[in-house]
Amino acid sequence: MKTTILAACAIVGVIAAPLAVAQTDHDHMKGMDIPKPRAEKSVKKSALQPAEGAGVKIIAPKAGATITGDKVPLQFKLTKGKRGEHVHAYIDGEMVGMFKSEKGTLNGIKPGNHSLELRVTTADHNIELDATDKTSFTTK
Ligand SMILES: [Cu+2]
Repeated sequence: MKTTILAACAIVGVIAAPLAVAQTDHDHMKGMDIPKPRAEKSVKKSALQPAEGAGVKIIAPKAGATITGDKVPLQFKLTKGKRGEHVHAYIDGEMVGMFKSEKGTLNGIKPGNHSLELRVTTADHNIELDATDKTSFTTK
């Protein structure tokens, strides 16, 4: 299941790792020390495309929430705008899945503090829009 999802979004998967680093310092990306990617695949810096009316707001988990177990209920409000169709979910900077409905579950989350980011994405999965929301939560 997970493999299928990642294959469908191979391009996104490749660019996910450096983005995790970039997230912490949007304003000073030039001087960033980007670690070598795991594989030799070329790493493109992802440019989020104009939102064109799209937006997403995470409703659950709430910021700072503590969840028991490895299943994290996810809920969000998606505004598709012109091009948005679904969202990609990133945990700690790695894409873990995608959601078309506004409710779902993030499975297999290891204990600890995690960041969650949702990005509105086009139907072909290849274009992520500048329509994102982030939160953080803890699992135990
Ligand atoms: Cu997708």
